[in-house]
Amino acid sequence: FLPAKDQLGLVAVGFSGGQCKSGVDAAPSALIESGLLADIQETLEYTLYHDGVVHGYAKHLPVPGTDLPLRTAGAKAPMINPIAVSSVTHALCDQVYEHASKGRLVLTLGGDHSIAIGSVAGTAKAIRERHNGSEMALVWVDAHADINTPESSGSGNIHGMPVSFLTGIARPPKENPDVFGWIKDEHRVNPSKIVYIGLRDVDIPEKKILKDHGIRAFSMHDIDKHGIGKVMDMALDHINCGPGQEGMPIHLSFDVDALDPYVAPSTGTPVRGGLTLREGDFICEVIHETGYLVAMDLVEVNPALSGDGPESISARETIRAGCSLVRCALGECLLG
Ligand code: HAR
Ligand code: MN
Ligand code: MN
Ligand code: MN
Repeated sequence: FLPAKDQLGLVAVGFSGGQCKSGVDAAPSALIESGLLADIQETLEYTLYHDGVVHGYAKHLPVPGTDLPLRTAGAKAPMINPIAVSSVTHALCDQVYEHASKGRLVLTLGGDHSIAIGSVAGTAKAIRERHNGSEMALVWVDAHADINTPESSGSGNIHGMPVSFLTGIARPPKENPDVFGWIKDEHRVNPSKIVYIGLRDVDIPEKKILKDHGIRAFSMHDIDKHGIGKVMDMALDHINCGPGQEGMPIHLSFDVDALDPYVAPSTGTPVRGGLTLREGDFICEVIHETGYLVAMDLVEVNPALSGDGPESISARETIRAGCSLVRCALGECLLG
């Protein structure tokens, strides 16, 4: 059921087209330059599989003037960069699938959160193939629910929509096969196998979607009320990964804006009142401890968004926090 514990496939995706602020494309290089891969190989002792490339727009940029905002029927705002996001996530899906189908744990460094359409789809497909059609769980740690449909989104930014495409709650526009026409059932995630942690900025239509589909979500209020320990117990219980339960493969999609802006200020849509660094690390440690982690995304680190310039303390601290989350998910900090 589980990935080879010592093999890690890395995909670096410098993509920012799921939202409107540039700079998030620079995150994979910044994370790598700060020593993350050395830690993964030397301290955590993984064999690393990485093509050495930061993937991004290059091969996926549509002919200028052809990736027009797409307004679907009833939408408040048109989807922005629909063809570029579809094309980048399709390529990422194939790359993640390639690693996961060989039994490697897969780490995707984004990029904005739209890229999770590709990473989660690739993991879901590989898990189905390796385990006779079994589903996987998706743990989404974020200030935001990212479950708008193209119709409910007030911004048109696709980083606010990945979960709706991944669950099939949003259907790719039929008349535009270039826009997520590649997503098939094998790529999708069952809404009952999703758990959110850290929510505190959820749009009104998103609240309705979560409710209508009975999706389990732990907001910051729940963390304040129960503490992160109890919340993680309940989260794992929901996805059958608690003590004595059968277990299932877990894809962890971690948006750095789940952390409080004190800890991770350099991100596109910071929301006050978030997780402490230890709460974030603890979530990752607990997921690691289950033994069921098969893939992780780290997204929305934007080194350019800092009051004090690209070499700034805020950018450095955000990168440092991101690296810490990854190391914890890969098994650091546990005494064994
Ligand atoms: N809900 C808003 C929208 O749909 C904001 C999206 C949030 N941005 C993110 N994703 N960083 O988690 O546009
Ligand atoms: Mn997000
Ligand atoms: Mn977010
Ligand atoms: Mn394909």
